[in-house]
This record gives sequence, C-alpha cells and structure tokens, in this order.
Amino acid sequence: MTLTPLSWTELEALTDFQLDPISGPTNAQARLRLFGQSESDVRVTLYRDNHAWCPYCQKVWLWLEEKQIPYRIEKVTMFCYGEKESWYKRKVPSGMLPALELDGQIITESDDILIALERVFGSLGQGMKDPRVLPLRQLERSLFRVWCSWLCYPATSPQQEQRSRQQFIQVMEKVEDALSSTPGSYFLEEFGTADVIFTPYVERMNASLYYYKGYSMREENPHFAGWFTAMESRPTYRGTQSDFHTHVHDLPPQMGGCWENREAQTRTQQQRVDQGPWFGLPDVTYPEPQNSRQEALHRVVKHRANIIRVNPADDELFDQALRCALTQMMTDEVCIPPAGSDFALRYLRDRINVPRDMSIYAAKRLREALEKTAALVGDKQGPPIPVRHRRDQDPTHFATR
Ligand SMILES: N[C@@H](CCC(=O)N[C@@H](CS)C(=O)NCC(=O)O)C(=O)O
Repeated sequence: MTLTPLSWTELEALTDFQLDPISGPTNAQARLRLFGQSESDVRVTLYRDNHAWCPYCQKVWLWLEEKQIPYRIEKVTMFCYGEKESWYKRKVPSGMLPALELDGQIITESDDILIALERVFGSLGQGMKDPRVLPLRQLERSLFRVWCSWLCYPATSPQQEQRSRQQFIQVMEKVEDALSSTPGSYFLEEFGTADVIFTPYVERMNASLYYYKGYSMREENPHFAGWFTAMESRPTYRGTQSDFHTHVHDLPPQMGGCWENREAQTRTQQQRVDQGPWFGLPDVTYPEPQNSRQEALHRVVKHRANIIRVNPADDELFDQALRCALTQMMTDEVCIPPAGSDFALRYLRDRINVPRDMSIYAAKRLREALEKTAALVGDKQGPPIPVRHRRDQDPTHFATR
C-alpha cells in the first residue's frame, strides 16, 4: 500500500521512547550523570567534544561510566566542526580535549586524567601504572602508530601499501597473543583499565580499515572479535559506541587524510557503508534492541526544526519528504516523497552522527528509511561530505537557534 505521509503529531504518537540522561544508561546527550547520588556529590566535570567523537574523551567517558563516578559534562566544539568556545580557551589555552575539573583543579591529557581519577576514586581493575597494564598501554600505542602509517600516508607504490598492511597485521598478531594469554575475553583476567585504553582507537581502526583498505579487523582476528563482543555486552560501551559511517567520514579531517587502496573489496565495502545495507556490517554484533525505530523517530521529532532548516532543500519539500521516510520507517509501507527530494533525504542520511544523535541501531534504521524513500524518486546523491573539515556539522546550527 502507498501512504501519504503522517503528520508530525501522528508520528509523535508512534514513539514512547524515553531516556533519562542523568540516571539512565550511558548516553551522549547527558550534561550530568549521578548514578543514584545527589548533585552535591559531584566533584568532577568532563569537558568533551560536542560530537561525542573525540577518542581521548571516549576513554575518560567510559572510565567514569564504568566506575559510576557522578560527573558533569560540558561540551566544546572541536576545530574541524566550528569555532572553539572562548570560555574554554580561557580555561585550556590549547583548546585540546578532553579536560577534567576535579575538585576545582583542571587536568588535561587523557592518561594524566585517568591517573588523577585513580588517585581519588581508585582504579578500574588493574590501574594505569600496574606492571601488567603498562605493556598493554605500549602495545595500544604501537598499534596506533602502524594504523596511522598505513591509513594516513599515501603509499608511493603497491609494495609500500603491502608493507604497511603487513606491519599492521604483525602488531595485530601481538594484540591477538595478548588477548589469548588470559582465560576470558578481556586483556586481563577481569575487565579494566587496559580494555578502556584500547577501546577508542580499535573502534576507529575497525571502521577505517574496512572502508579505506578493504580489511575487516573484526572478522580477521578471532580474539579481537571476542573482545569486541564482550565490550558490546557492556551498556557503558554501547552508550559510547559509534558506527562505521560516522567514523569513516569524521576521521579524514581529524587525521589529516585517510588514503584508500584500489582493491575491489575496498570499493564494495565503501559502497556498503555509504549506501547500505547497513545491517550486518561488522560495526556492531549485539542484537538490535526492539525500540530502535522509536528511538530514531523520537530524536528526529525532537530536532525536526533544525534538521529541516539546515537541509539544502526547500523547507516545505523536505518536511514532507522527511515525514515520508519516517512514515516508511514506522509502518513499513511505501510513502512516495515529493519529486526532487532524493538528494535532500540523502543529505540527512549522510549526516546522522552516532552516538551524538542516536544509538547505532537507531541510526541504521533511519539511514535505511531515508535511503529507501529517496530511491523511490531518484538516485541523486547529496552534496559530498567534506574531507578537510566538518563544518557541515557545526553545532551552532543546531544548538543556538
Ligand atoms: N594527548 C592528548 C590528545 C588529545 C587530542 O588529540 N585531542 C584532540 C581531539 S581527539 C583535540 O582536542 N583537538 C583539538 C580540536 O579538535 O579541537 C590526550 O591524550 O588527551
């Protein structure tokens, strides 16, 4: 059956999604986290990026969530998305993130932040300076270096590309050895600091190597796959987890460029990340929650005015097209959008940011509905996603009006 798009009021009635940002599960929208304690117990403020993307912030975020330390969150703009807030530059002149205020004292550098937090609140499993954690921290940095030299520098020859790949795989074998040397899935006997330290960059490696190099880190490395699955069993990690699409398009401006190889596998995987199907990608393997559509709908309904305003298409045309996509997502019925709205729907499809806007499965549902609806009227892609900056995601377009 073909439907006319539901009205915003009708759409709103189809979602009862609710999230308590303060006391509910880990989420990117919170400005305060209490874990059952009172506001007067808060000793910590985390200054983090608006986009919930910064890997060093994710490390501290995950640690605070795992330890259930009450904290406030202040969000700051990263350079590649927009202007850095002047109040933050007065506090931290370099503008770098994360920073942490602990009992009124500002600390920068994510490792120093974790060490300072450990001193006050105790360590998460084995701590930053534990003799078993130190070599794992070094291994994480080695993996980071070989990842950067493979991904972020153009290969001058196919042989050099091959060498960089081999160097990455060799360090990855050490990660596999480390993970297989303990009985459980984590780096040490119990989940702890070492797992938190590895999380942000291996998540970004998994995404970027899949997309730019045709290499599926999660599918090629069984112990790493087991570790990832164990991480995904933790609601804390799920709340911070991003998807392939967000990472592969956020990384180039942050890293100064990501270089793809020319393999057919790479092309296929790029097509899949950019245009779907998004379900089944190795960015997530835990089962989809039942309310992912409701979550996506709730988030769009809440921010619809800004979403429509920043879209390059005419507001009225896009309003109707967007309601068509949401109608399709909620009813599974075909809803034909206005002619010429294909590029506008794909503009939004390409700019859903996980976990800033919504969780990973909600984003897959929304990307899918936008693409299916766009395909009914054409194959025009949205404007290309910039690679030198992401000012198309400038938070001032969303926050201040
Ligand atoms: N060594 C620092 C690195 C922090 C860092 O590189 N932060 C980046 C974001 S991932 C940053 O703040 N860049 C400035 C900006 O993008 O605004 C740490 O561990 O905290």
